[in-house]
Amino acid sequence: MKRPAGWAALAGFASAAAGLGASELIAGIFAPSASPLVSIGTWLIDLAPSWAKETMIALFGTGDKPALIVLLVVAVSVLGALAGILQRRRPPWGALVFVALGVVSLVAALTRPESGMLSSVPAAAGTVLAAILLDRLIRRVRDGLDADRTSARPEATPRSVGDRRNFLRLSAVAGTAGLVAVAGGQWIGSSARRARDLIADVRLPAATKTAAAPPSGASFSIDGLPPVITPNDDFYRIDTALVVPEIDPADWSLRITGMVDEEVEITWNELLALPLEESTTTLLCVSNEVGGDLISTATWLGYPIRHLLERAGPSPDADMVLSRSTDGFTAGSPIDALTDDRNAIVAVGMNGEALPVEHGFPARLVVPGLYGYVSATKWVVELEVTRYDRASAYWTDRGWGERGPVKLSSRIDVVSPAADGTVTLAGFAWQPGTGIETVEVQIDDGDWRAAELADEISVDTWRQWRALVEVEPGNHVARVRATSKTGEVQTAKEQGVLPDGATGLDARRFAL
Ligand SMILES: Nc1nc2c(c(=O)[nH]1)N[C@H]1C(S)=C(S)[C@@H](COP(=O)(O)O)O[C@H]1N2
Ligand SMILES: [Mo]
Repeated sequence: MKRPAGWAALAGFASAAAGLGASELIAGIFAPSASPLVSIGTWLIDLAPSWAKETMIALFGTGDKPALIVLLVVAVSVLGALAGILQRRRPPWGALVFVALGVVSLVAALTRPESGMLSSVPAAAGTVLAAILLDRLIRRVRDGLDADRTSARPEATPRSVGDRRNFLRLSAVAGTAGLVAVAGGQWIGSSARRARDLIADVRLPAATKTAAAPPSGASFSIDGLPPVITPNDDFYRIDTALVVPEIDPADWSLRITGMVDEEVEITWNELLALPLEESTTTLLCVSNEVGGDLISTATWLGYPIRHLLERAGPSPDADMVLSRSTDGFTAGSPIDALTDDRNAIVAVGMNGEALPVEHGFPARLVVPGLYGYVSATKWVVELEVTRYDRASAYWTDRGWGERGPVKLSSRIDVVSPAADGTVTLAGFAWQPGTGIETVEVQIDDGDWRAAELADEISVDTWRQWRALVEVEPGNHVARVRATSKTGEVQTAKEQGVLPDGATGLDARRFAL
């Protein structure tokens, strides 16, 4: 047998693929959250420093999760090939590499908040299969080698050729079946698919307090200017969930715990029976760069958080509410933001539908005026009343600011020069919770000029603006700045997104 290292690598890859495939298939059928790819991937996401999160968002946008799964499959394949080479040289060290991988995967699966009785099965079964297969296949490689050494023309001997075909067939079948099983397991276990079935059965009650219909003047019709209310499919999505949690509303409840007179637990049916209110609120991510698109607006249906907190009776010493998702994510909101009279809600509806699974089905929080990472917990199951000096949340543990108030900002969406020497500029300005008073635009180093503002839907909603300016032929820069209803003028001082949101003015170059 020639190139024994190549054969050993093939055997290693095939064993790893078969083992991973078995794990993923078993997980897909019996314990989706214990999928090795998902649990190790989630572990990596949780361990990743903030700059890595920013890089993933910058590189893959919302495709960051499939990209991570594919990277992991490639990594396991390469490790498998290396384990094959090692097993040929120094058995049983190759098999022990698989055992080590299995242990990592087992620990990752067992430490997930969703882990249950079956969580250890996928990793254990896959590891045993991979190790046995590796042992068998590498024995053949070693036997083949010995046969080669003792015979003058190994390729010509019938036994060797037959063995080689056999070995190749077995490796190819194991490797291919393994990769197919990985894909199949991911598909069978897809919580998004099952959650969508659950969502289809949901009937939301009508709101007792409806949001004012957007005034007809709330949006300009300008090519390239996104609608003021974002369709659900276009709503930005940011979360740490490699696979979305699948929650049956029948099993869901929201608990209010911690520094309260009395713990409260509310079920799905109890929540839907309460007088639900509609409100139109702009939500944005602290990772939104100046001019970025991690910002969207929806009309939400939900119940005020302050009423739920009132029932539990929060201690006057509490200054934070730590909201917790079923997948372990947490956000720490200043308790004042949840008890004052703003529209801070437990939302169950988004633009007239149940929440899409990616946006938190069956329930999430929406709090005007705070970035998503400190307030907008999706798949929410618990509100723990506590204090900033006692508890910390997911992103604050990773270096982001504690309280996360949204910063006043504005964006240029449209720069449209016309033949007559005019340029149409248009975009959005926002400070949810406060509202926008004026927007101004500037061409090059000229004077700031007032833009026209579309009608306001509410102080919690971003506002469209437009301006028609005349310019000389040549290259120019357009800038925008907003002033809030409290008279704050958007600062030109540039700051990055870490630790508490970007500042600076959006600028766009254009030529006429
Ligand atoms: N469970 C959970 N909720 C979460 C997050 C998360 O990672 N997990 N991310 C938060 C962040 S950082 C933002 S910006 C908003 C985004 O909400 P969206 O995806 O519906 O736009 O959700 C928040 N809620
Ligand atoms: Mo975010």
